[in-house]
Amino acid sequence: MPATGEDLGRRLREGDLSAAPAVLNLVESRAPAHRDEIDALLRAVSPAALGGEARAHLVGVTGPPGSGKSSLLSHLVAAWRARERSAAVLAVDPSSKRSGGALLGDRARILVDPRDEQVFIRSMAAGGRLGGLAPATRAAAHALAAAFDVVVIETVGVGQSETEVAEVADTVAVVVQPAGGDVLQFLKSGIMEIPDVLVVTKADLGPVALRSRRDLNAALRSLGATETKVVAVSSLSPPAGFDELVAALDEHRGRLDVAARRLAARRASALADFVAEHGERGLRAIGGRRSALKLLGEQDAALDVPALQRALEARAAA
Ligand SMILES: Nc1nc2c(ncn2[C@@H]2O[C@H](COP(=O)(O)OP(=O)(O)OP(=O)(O)O)[C@@H](O)[C@H]2O)c(=O)[nH]1
Ligand SMILES: [Mg+2]
Repeated sequence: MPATGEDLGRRLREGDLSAAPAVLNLVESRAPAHRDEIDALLRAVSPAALGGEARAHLVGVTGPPGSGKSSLLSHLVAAWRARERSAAVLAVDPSSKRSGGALLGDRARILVDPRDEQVFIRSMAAGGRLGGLAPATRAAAHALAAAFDVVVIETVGVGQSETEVAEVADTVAVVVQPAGGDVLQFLKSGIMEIPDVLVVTKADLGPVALRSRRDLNAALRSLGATETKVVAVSSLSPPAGFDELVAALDEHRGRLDVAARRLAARRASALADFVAEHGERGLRAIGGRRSALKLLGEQDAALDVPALQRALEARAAA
C-alpha cells in the first residue's frame, strides 16, 4: 500500500527527510488516482498546515549547458552540510519530457556522500521547453521545502528561460563560465532579468575568469543593480569560493520578504499548472493571463497551489 499524500505531508512536516523519495514518486506519477493524493500532499504542507511559510531556502541554480552547475552543486551541498543544513537538489533534465522517467544520473552528476541521509538528489523531467519546469518539479519543491533547510532547482538555460525558476525560487543564482559572453550580452540588453546572485565558475582558469567577473560587475553597475553579488568559484581540487557563495545566497535571503515571494510563487505555480493542464486555450477561456493573475490575487494568501488552481478552473466553468 503506497503512502498517501496526507501521510507524506505529515512526515515532511515532522522533518522526516526519508519521505523524500516517496514524495518524488508521488508527484511524478501520472496515474489519475494520484491527482487527489498530490493535492492532499500540497495541502498538508501549505502555510495553513505549517502555521507559516515553509522553512527552506528555495534556491534556483541556472545557466548555460556545461557552465559547471552540477560540479558547483557538489561543493555547495558540502558547504551547506558543513553548516549542518540539510539539502535537496532537483536537477531538471531538459532532454527528457517523460514524467517520472528521468533517471538519477541523467543530469545529476552531483557528487555527494551517498550515506548522508540529510542530502537528497534527484533528476526530473523538464516541462517541455528549455528552462521550463514541469508541474511535478514545482510540487516537489513546494513539498520538500517543508522539511529540508535548502531546496535547489537546477535548470539549464540562458536568457528568458530563468523566469520559470525565478517564479518558484526565493533566490536565483545564474551560473556563467569564463568568457560566457551570452550571459553578459543578455544581461546588458535586458533580455535576461537581473539575477539575485551571479556565479562565475572555473575560477582556476585564472585571468579569463577574473575578467569575466569584472565585466559582469561593470554591467551590473551600469544597470544600477548594486545588490547583486558576483562570486567566483572553482570546483577543481581544492575547491574555492564556496564560503563566499553561501554568504551571498544567505545575504539575499536575509533581505527578502519571504512571505510575499512565496505567495507570488504559489500564484505563479497555480497559473502554470493550469496552463499545463488546460493549455493556452483554457487560459483564453478565463480571459487571459492578466485576468487569471487578478483572480489569483483575490484569493486567500494561505491557499495551497491546487486550491488556487481550482479557483481558476471554477472561473473556466462559470
Ligand atoms: N577547470 C574547471 N572545469 C570545471 C569546473 N567546474 C566544472 N568543470 C568542467 O566543466 C564541464 C561541465 O561541468 P558540469 O558541472 O557538468 O556543468 P553543468 O552546467 O552541470 O552542465 P549541464 O548539466 O550539462 O548543463 C565538465 O567537464 C567539468 O569537469 C571548474 O571549476 N574548473
Ligand atoms: Mg548539470
